Amino acid sequence: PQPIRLADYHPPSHLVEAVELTFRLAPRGTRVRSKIRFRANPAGLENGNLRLDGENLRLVSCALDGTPLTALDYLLTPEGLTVPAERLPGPSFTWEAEVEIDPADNTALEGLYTSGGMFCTQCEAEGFRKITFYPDRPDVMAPFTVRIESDLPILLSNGNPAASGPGWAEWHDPWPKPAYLFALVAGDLVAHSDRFTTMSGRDVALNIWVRPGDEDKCAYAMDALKRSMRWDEEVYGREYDLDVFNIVAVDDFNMGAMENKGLNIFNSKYVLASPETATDRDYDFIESIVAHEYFHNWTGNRITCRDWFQLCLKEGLTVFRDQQFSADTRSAPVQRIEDVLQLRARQFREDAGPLAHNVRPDSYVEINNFYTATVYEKGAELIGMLRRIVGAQEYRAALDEYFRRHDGQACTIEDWLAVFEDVTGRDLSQFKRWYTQAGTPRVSAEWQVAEGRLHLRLAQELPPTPGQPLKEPVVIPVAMGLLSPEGAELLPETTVILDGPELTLDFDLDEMARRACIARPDHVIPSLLRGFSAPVILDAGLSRADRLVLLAHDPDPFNRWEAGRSLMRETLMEMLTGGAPDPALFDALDRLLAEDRLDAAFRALCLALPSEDDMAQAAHDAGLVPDPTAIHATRRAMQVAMARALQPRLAALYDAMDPGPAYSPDADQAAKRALRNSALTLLARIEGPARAKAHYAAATNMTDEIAGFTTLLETGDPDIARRFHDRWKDDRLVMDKWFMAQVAHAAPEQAVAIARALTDHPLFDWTNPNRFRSVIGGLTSGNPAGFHDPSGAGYRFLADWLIRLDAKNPQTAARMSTAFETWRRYDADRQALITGALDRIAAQDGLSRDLSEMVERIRA
Ligand code: BAL
Ligand code: ZN
Repeated sequence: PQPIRLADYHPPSHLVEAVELTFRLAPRGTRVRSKIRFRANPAGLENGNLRLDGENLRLVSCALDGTPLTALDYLLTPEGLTVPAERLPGPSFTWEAEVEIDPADNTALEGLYTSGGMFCTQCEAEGFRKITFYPDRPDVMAPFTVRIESDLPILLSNGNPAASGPGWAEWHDPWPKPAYLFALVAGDLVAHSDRFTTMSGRDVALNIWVRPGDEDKCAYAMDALKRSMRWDEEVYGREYDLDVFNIVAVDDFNMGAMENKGLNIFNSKYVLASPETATDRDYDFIESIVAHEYFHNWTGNRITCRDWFQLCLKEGLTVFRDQQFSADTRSAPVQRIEDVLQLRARQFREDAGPLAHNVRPDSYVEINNFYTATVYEKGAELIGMLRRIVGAQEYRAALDEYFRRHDGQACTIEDWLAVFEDVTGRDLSQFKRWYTQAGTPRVSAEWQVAEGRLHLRLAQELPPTPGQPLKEPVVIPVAMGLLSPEGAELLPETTVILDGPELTLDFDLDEMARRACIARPDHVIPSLLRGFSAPVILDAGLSRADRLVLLAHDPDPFNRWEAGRSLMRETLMEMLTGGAPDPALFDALDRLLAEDRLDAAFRALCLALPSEDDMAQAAHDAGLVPDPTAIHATRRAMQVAMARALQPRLAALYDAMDPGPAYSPDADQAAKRALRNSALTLLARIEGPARAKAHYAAATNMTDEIAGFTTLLETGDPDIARRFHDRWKDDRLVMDKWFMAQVAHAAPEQAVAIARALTDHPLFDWTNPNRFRSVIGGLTSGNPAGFHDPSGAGYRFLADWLIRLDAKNPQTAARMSTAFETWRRYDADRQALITGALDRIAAQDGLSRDLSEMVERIRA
């Protein structure tokens, strides 16, 4: 297929004034009748033909202004239907059609499909064209009226309920929306209900719809929803705009959740929670995803994207908003560290390989392949930088203007930046490069102290990425401070802007020392990129001693953590080449762990090692060829060394951090469990399984239970998998954890065999995306040394399953193929095995557009 290019955008030839849809639901043979009022778009550059997208639709009949059309009146292809301009009745007309579709056969989970006896939809990005003929593009916005006919008791669509009777219901959504925000749900569902009064007094009915039996697992999602609604009013002045807000939990879902107007549809994993079945991490995800989807109501729905190249306009901004919400709700430094861990693990990895692309891509073959960490997470970083550059007040003023100016419109990144330029009077043309250049900039720092002055030089470099050999400098806000060797703060935090190839700064040490009331220091330690003020790779040029000072004293918690992280990574790299850990690092960690005034979650993060994938990338960056087996063994050796060095402290923390039996998912308790379970895992490396056995037996919540379970899997309790299975075999979401843990915590040389055996388990339903990801993702992400087994068995296993899944669910297959994106890091044998696996996939007949694009880009 030909790529679609941003440069080829043209406005639609016709706009839609109103849509009426009637669904007569049946698993096979659902009838969809549409009545769509069109008018010619004066700005449309097209030829005036009426172009409707439509895929896998059986056209029963169609008419224009009531006159039936025959096959001679239109051109029907597998992609859609075109009525030539000369057959149209005039500039305004009504299109009516009846089509038939088979939701039960829709295993791709795009469009209308069935899941566990219910009907549901997923239309973003291009699923609506599998429901009926329509201009399925985000710049066509219209109010929708929907009638659903079915024997199922609960019938839902977007907007407000209009009328209902036995076997039918009607919904009206007054807010013009693109088709990708359409949703329909029908099923035997029960609601967890509540109400919310908005800031202007609108009474909103809130419902979370789930399968009977799950209604007691919705309280946390409901609480998160109400807090999100209040937060968006208080922080952004955004109020909800319908009389009802419905959320539905669905077991078979490709994404995490979907922000359909007034009817969010969620992967049940991100709604259902009870202390016994969900971990603290699950609760965390539920809170942030509920918030994310709710925040889309303004950033995405009221103001949407002109075309799919602008995806970051809604996703980057909405991720940034959900991160702000989580930071306000929980600990801001911990949230920032976790966001950066994710960014590095997923987005930096993407940027460093063949799939690197702009935050706003220039072209795509399949848009589903661009719901990426770059669009989402790096997109959010750009908003954070913008806010830092213009300041919180001007940011808020710009957002107010954005909502005022563009409400009801489908917009571009140019529209977004123009608002900031108009409100703040700044020229953001250089800042825009962040959207149009791929790759992670590298910033390096050099400095010297001479004659009472500090000279600091910052430089930026932008490595080439596929199709972009040369790049222009970007605008990099560098938040910084300066510390004395004793840890005294010499400079209150300030932000400097590095917007050229380099920047030289000069500081008067006498003056700084006077202000800090200390003698002039003969050495200064820059603390750069505080709070991770830009998504760059920083070479801070700090000695080990300097980093130990930052680890002990940096007033910026992010950089405190970062100093420890960098020391850990360096230690691991030295151990990889035969070195031994520096006891000074363990002493510093011991002191940090003892700081009771520090958030326990922060301490747990400081105790965590860089992942095996981080180490592989670090080795590659250092010019080495990473050996996944050696990396795994080194990480283990480091854990043993840490456990030995920190044993008394870890044992004391294990006792002290017990939050008691009354479970709450709040940040305080979750932090204690995180630190306690980190101590448990490390101690098991030197103590054996006794503590973990007791921990598992005593667990009263899933966070502790899974910590005990995974520790016992690693320390070799032969019966633990069976016991866990027998306890939880009837709980779908807990069983996903069971499948994943066994693969992720297997010894690398056994991981593929265990994964393969699990795919024969009667509960392994590979058409369920969560279950597929548990086992296949458990290997590719959870057990890198197993996946990269030198035999190539992991690569063959993944390729076999991608080929099989692609025939049913191309979107999830394509997403899982990113496990191969790092292939160029590895040795020639592994490279040959991976490219062999990719070539085998590429050679399959009938491969989807999704997977073939991914394989081609990864292989390039
Ligand atoms: N719009 C797709 C799901 C999400 O980002 O919220
Ligand atoms: Zn989103």
